[in-house]
Parts: sequence; C-alpha cells; structure tokens
Amino acid sequence: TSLHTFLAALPKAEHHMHLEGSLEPELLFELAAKHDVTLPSTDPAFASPAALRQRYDNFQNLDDFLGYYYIGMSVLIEGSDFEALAYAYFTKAASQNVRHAEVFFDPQAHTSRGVELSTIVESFKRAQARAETDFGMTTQLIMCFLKHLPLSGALETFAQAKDEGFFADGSLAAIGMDSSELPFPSPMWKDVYAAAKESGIRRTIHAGEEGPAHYVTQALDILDAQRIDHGIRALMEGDDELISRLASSKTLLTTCPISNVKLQCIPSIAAFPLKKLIAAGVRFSINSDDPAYFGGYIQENYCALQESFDLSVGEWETIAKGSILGSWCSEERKTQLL
Ligand code: ES4
Ligand code: ZN
Repeated sequence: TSLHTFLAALPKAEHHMHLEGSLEPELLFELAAKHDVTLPSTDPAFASPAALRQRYDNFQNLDDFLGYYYIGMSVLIEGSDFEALAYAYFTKAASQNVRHAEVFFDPQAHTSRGVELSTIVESFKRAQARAETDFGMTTQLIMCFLKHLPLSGALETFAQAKDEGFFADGSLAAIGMDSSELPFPSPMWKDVYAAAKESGIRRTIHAGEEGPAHYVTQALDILDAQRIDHGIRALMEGDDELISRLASSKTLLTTCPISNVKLQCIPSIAAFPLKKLIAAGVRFSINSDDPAYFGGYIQENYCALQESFDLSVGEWETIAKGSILGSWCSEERKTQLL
C-alpha cells in the first residue's frame, strides 16, 4: 500500500540484528575466495550465491538456519572483513532511516577459529565511527554468548571482554545470548547474567522464539534480563500472567516477524501476534534479525506487517517512537531522535 513510502521515511531504531546475519551470499563467496576457505562441497547450496539464496528460502527451523549461519561466518578472518560487514549493514540500515542501531555479534564463533576478540571489537568500532560520520547514525554493540556451548565459555568470554575494558570504555553496551534455544533453557546461564549484573552491565537474551513462554519467565526471574529478544511465544501461548508482567515492567520485546516466518515459528506474517502486543500494552520493536538469510531488512519487516495488519499512520508513529524510547542510547540522544 501507499504507507510503504511513509514507513521507509519514518525514523526508526533497530535492536535485534546479528551482524553475522547481515553477511550477504555475494560477500560470503568473495571472502571465501580471498581467504581460501573451503565451503562444504557436498552441499549443493554452496554451488553459488544464487543457489545459497534459494536454500535460504527453505529453512525448516532455527537449527537448520544456524547450520548455514555458522558456516557462513567462517569466512570472516581479518579485521577488514568485520569492518566491511558492519559498514555494509550500517549503510543499508541508514538508507531505510534507521537512526540508531543496537547490533549483536557472536564473539565465540570467531575466537574459536583463532580470531582475537580485540580484532573483532576494534574493527566493528571503525565501522561504527564511519556510520556516525557518514550517516549521523548512532550504534551500539551487544556481545552475545552461544547457548550451544558450555557456560564456562560464556564466562571466559565475558571475563576477557571485561578485562580488556570493553564494557567500561563503552565499546560494548550489553550482553545477550543466542543460538539454539529448545535444549538450553534460561536458568543454565544464571552465573554469567549474575556476573554482568554485578558489574552494572545491561542484559538481554533470546527467549520465546522456538522455546516456550516459561523460558521468558525464567529469563526475568532467574537472569533478571532487562530486555527479551523475540518473546513472541508469551503472546502465542496466551500466558496472561507473563504478558501483564511484561507490560507493567515495560520490558522491551525485540521482535522479528519475517525471521519468525522463515524459521517456521509462525505459519505466516498474519499469525504474528501484533494485535496482542498492542492490545496488552507490551513494549516491542520490529527488527530484521538476520536480514541476509531471511530476505528482508527492517523496512521489509515494517512493510510485511503493514500488508497483513493495515495499521494507521498514528499506530506506526507510536511503534517507531517506541523503538527509539526503548533504546539503550542516552536520554539526550533519544530527545534528538524524537
Ligand atoms: C538467531 Cl534467529 C536467531 N535465533 C537465535 N539465535 C540466533 N543467532 C542468529 N540468529
Ligand atoms: Zn536473533
């Protein structure tokens, strides 16, 4: 509809975007060639960027996607690769009027291959500085730990980042957790969340994407998470106690509608619990998750919802303003953006 131009122009904030998930197949193949990284020759999906894109249309679930996601990011080796990846995302996001972005990265998926944590962080910081200069866009990094690896790895990665001063100097704005969900319920991560809280560091976690609503409740109760990434299962299961709690505590759900369809968490965009979120007064933002894998950046997510739900201009203004208000930037920056 005609609102698409309006939605593109609306100043927005994005809170749920994995930098490694913005690696487009063309750049993936380019970096694989540059570094002589061998992509799996037994999987026909790796025949070409076009074949890979086709495969991305058929993810069966979260873990099916994650298999491709971790192979894809194995081509990121030099600092310049990380900088190019992040700058390409910031450029695209700025073109869709994202004025502030809080982006995830998965350090353990790189340090396990011999890339230094400092290389990753310093390279992302170069891209962030360029995005601020070139587009007036502010950005923050959220360090995510991987749920499919032991707690000890998360604790060590957290300790290293803290020792290197990346939280104290503002290089890293928060911690999060992502990757496979169902076998790894929230309580497993108690110690690393306690350590972050003890150090005054903000905390978010992926929960209630594929996993049940009670993983969200546990994330609030046991981890004292301040934000929930996805969380839609709370609405889908109709957990009224949890829904009221999310609303009254003003906990932001960073939702990703196209991702939810592509990973078959919901059958179609029409099944996304948008009306329930609005009716319950739960704070939420609309985000792209892994845009290179799911075929849409933030604007495509706003537009997909508009196609199914036909919201008013006023409702969209409330959503976009809510995304700025729910950000972890300074109050001064929020005022600038509103
Ligand atoms: C992710 Cl969609 C999604 N869910 C959980 N973990 C992730 N890491 C990157 N994308
Ligand atoms: Zn995610």
